[in-house]
Amino acid sequence: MKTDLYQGHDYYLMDELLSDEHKLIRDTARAWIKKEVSPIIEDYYERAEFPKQIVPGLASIGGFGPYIPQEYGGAGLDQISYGLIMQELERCDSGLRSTSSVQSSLVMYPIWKYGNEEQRKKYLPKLASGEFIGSFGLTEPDHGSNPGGMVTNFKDMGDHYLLNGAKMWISNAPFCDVAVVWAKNEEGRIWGLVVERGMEGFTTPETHGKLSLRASATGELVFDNVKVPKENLLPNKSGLGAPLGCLDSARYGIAWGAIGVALDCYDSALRYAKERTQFGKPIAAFQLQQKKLAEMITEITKAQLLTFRLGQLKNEGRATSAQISMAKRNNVDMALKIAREARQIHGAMGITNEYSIMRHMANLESVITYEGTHDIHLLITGFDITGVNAFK
Ligand code: TGC
Ligand code: FAD
Repeated sequence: MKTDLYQGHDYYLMDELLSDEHKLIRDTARAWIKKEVSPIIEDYYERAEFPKQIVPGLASIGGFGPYIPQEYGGAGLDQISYGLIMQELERCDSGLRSTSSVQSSLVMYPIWKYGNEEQRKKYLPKLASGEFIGSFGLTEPDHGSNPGGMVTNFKDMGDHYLLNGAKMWISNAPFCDVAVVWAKNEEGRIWGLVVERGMEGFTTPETHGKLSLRASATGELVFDNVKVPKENLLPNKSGLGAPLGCLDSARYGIAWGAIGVALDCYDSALRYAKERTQFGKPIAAFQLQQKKLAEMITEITKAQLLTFRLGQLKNEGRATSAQISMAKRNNVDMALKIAREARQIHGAMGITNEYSIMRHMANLESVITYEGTHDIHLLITGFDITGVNAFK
């Protein structure tokens, strides 16, 4: 078991912009991760298994529904607090943040925003406590970047809906208790349905062979004539904008999470560069290594400023989808580049599981693809600034 030596880095005194509550929330998450998750994460990653025993702890630090109101079991925190929790989780492992993102922004958020009061009371407290784990089914085998083309559908059978189709690449699917599933009705309009484990015809086969995000479970959601009670349809929003609205919240969390990964890689590289001696000097004394480290902290600091401002806008309800896309895209790309540079600073040691770098790097290959690919987010910015849609 490794000791987690991570220390935060705050080159531009960003902590001065945080409230005492923000710092307490972040430090509590960091302390819990160091004690409960860092010692086991590498092992679970290698076994390609999500450590389910951490679920109650994850709930206790506000990892499930940080900004969902307390009356529904959430933590009732602001968007900066949510971001800081995501930063700390992903600093440890992207799969950990993924589990939290899906539960909070892709399952609790739509039930809270698009569900009725009965649905909120039925599902949200159990999701907030971790008694229920949720998944979010948007992507299909033939519809990834273009979810509007989905073929999963439901028919009105009078006293229930009949759901057919399949979702692929779904985080938490293999052990989820409930799934928020996006499907078209007979008129081709997209609605969200809450599908519960145990409904006849609903199966969740696991996807094996992933070389990335191994500590997060991924699978399919398969619907073979599933009878879904009518009260399980989320009634307050339909159309593609409904699932995309959830993605805004999750993508915002990823923007913070990616900073966490970059900080962990930088932290490890800085320590290693000061300790590792070659040619009679610490490698940190060589200009080439200083260039790498200096550029890392510069990019991290730029991302911290971008993301903090986005958090302020989000708190005020003024953040646009395009602004969120810019931050998700920039920060994940920044973290991936830093992970690659940090790996080189560690020399051969960097390829081993003694350090988190290769795990982070492999995880980021999923993060740069899910929740909208690197290309799609660029096109969102392009559309926003030119007014011309280059997707289709
Ligand atoms: P388009 O015609 O542009 O829009 C359809 C409707 O949606 C509205 N809209 C949004 N609403 C809220 N938030 C957003 N970000 C929105 N973007 C668009 C839009 O105004 C319109 O509304 P209305 O009322 O006019 O109908 O749609 P399009 O078909 O051209 O697609 C646009 C595009 C390509 C940007 C979109 O489809 C997209 O973002 N594609 C990427 C798909 C994606 O991100 N999938 C993620 C799946 S979930 C996942 O990966 C979870 S990983 C979780 C983890 O483990 O952490
Ligand atoms: P495609 O859409 O086929 O894209 C392939 C390539 O083509 C990409 O490089 C893309 O950028 C490019 N491309 C596509 N369209 C355009 C265009 N118009 N212009 C230019 N380039 C384009 N989905 C869920 O619904 N729920 C989940 O919980 C979930 N979890 C995931 C977990 C993991 C580990 C992974 C890897 C994925 C997960 N996804 C989930 C799916 C994820 O959102 C999709 O993989 C992603 O949206 C991309 O879809 P795709 O893989 O089908 O790629």
